Amino acid sequence: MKFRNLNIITITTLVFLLIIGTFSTPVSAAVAWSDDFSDGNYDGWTILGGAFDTPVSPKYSLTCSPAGLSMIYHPSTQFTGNWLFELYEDGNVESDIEVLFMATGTTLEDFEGYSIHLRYWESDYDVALHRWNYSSIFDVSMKWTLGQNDIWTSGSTLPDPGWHWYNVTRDLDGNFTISRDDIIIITTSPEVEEFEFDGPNNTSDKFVVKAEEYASIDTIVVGTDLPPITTETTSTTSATTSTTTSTTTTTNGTQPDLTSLLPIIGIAGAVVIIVVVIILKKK
Ligand SMILES: [Ca+2]
Ligand SMILES: [Ca+2]
Repeated sequence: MKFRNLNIITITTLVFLLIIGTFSTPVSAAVAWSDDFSDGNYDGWTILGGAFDTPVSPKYSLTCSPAGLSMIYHPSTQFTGNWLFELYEDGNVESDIEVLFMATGTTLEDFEGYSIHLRYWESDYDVALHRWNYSSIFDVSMKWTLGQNDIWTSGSTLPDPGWHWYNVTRDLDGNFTISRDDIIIITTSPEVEEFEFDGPNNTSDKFVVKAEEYASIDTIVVGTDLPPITTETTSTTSATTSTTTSTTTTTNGTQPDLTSLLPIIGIAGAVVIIVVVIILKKK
């Protein structure tokens, strides 16, 4: 009798775990590669021009030299999924950083792919999504703007210098969604073929950073179904008697809603009861 009860308990437990496991398996994030430069180097990256450094202050990041244009890449074959990274916006309209998160080629003349571009453009300081396309007609790569969003417009106050994180999502159909600090700023539909431009590109072998004037990038994570980036935020708190500087970690995201699991748990419980009744009847 004891063994019989034990079997019933074992079977019931297994069925319950199986049902819960089947229904509650989360979408698994897969990281293809990442780098936060916390080891103080940029091993694994290849410089295509200019110079880069990983200064310790204000935090380990990849920063270009002040002289002219610098370009560097990390191998990356990702063409759908997420590209997460932080860019430093220095509040200077001269600032210019472009991240070719999907790219082939090694020069400005032969790049193919897509980029996020922080730029001073037509009196505005904006974020643009570009399609880089090699044109056999002109024998050079040309850029086509798929979408843009102003950070600063002429006459308004430039944003305070600081790190801002970007989340670029691209699906198999070529739809882009780009958020800045968890706010969607650019969405696009699959691009149509125009003039000398080819259609959507699904090839990549590089993640290229093209930067000028101390522009910086950090906390790069490339993969699929990635959770929101965890930023390294240094905040200064002013008090009436003293000023303290503290480092806080902020997760920009939403907590899972456990109430959404309640119906599943209810169904699982009902199935378990039915199984127990059937087993008891057979005994
Ligand atoms: Ca490193
Ligand atoms: Ca870092």
